[in-house]
Amino acid sequence: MKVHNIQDLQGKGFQGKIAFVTGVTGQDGSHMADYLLANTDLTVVGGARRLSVENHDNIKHLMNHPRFVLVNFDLTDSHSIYKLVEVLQPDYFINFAAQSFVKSSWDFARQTWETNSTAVLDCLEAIVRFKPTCRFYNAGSSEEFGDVVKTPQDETHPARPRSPYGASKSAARTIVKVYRESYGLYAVQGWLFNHEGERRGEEFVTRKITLNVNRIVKELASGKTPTPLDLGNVNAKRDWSYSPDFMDGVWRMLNQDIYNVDLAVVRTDMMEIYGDKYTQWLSRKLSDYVLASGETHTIKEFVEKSFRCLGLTGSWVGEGLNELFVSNGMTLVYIDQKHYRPAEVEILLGDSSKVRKELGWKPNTSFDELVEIMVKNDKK
Ligand code: NDP
Ligand code: GDR
Repeated sequence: MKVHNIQDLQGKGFQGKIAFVTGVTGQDGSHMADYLLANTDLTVVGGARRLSVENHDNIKHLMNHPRFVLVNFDLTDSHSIYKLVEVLQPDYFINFAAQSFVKSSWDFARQTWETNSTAVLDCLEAIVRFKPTCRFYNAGSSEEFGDVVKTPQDETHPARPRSPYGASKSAARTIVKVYRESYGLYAVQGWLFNHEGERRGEEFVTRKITLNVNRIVKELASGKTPTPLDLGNVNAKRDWSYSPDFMDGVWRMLNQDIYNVDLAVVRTDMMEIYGDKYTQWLSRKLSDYVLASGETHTIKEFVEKSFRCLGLTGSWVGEGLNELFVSNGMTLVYIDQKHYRPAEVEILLGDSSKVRKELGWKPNTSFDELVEIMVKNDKK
């Protein structure tokens, strides 16, 4: 795929409005590109950092799309952010790029902070200086709730992060709010609960399970004794959804004056008439929203359901580090302490009634469907 340098975009004369999506090689960035190309007439410019070996699997289907452009971009280089906004003049800046793996955030705390917090400040500053009417979305997380004080968690839950990752997302939320209120930017940030799918990175627990369950069932079918899957805290609970369902929620957050009935009344192309003043007025009315399924499940349940999708049942025996998932006398899953985290978020369960009521969003894929989609995909 042709990857442009930022300077190449100067004077390109793209048709219509432009959305810049960071982290486009990742799960959400690639789904966001698909969503925008299918549902809007925007030109989508995807930002990908330069690597010695390309990782374009999630976007290779977009290679010849006439409204998709790929550009070299690195969040940890503020020059790259400034240049991009100045040259491209995007109408939407959707920031999905991050050091997104919670477990690694203890090993790479500074890199996590620089990518997930400092770079968000740079994005906001670039927008203030070069395109103040650009709408900005930053990828907030349910990890910000952390050591939860109430269940389910909604927008009023306090920030109580448990990892450098959660802390970095929480800091980003604070600076987004400050810039929104100081400069009248259209800058918002969801609290997205876990969302998964076929493009999920292989180190996250759901994808690790669906890949390994397939491997184990294949080994059993060929008469081998399977190598069991090693997991960490299987009693943690997560509120899992399907990533493509969340892209519509993010888009609605970026267009609250279209989807929120109260704001839509005053819209009628105010932007064209009042420009910056309209954005400033709107910024005072904006909300950040929780996106979640409203169900929580343990890692154990995800394991059981994944095996069941391939016709295999079993049971958990033992406790703590000695817990095993056993089927027909064979151990299929065991616990390895190395996957435990220095501090764990034990339960996440989201209450997304605000976004459902105000912006009309809802997820379309159930937990059972999600597990089935992922298991079937990895069977291929
Ligand atoms: P992924 O890990 O799949 O994607 C992250 C993307 O960020 C990758 O494309 C990665 O590129 C890119 N990236 C990392 N560092 C940089 C950098 N310095 N410069 C430019 N690009 C960089 O994550 P998801 O798609 O799952 O998540 C998207 C966002 O949503 C993240 O911000 C995440 O923290 C947040 N989030 C995710 C949730 C989920 O359940 N998926 C829930 C809540 C929030 P490369 O391929 O080169 O590594
Ligand atoms: P999470 O996702 O930390 O919730 O962050 P992850 O899939 O890594 O962990 C979920 C839960 O599973 C437990 N677990 C294991 N996790 C992994 N990765 N590997 C294992 O072997 C394993 N065994 C048990 C974890 O301890 C944890 O409790 C995701 C990311 O997408 C973030 O970017 C995002 O912000 C949050 O979801 C919401």
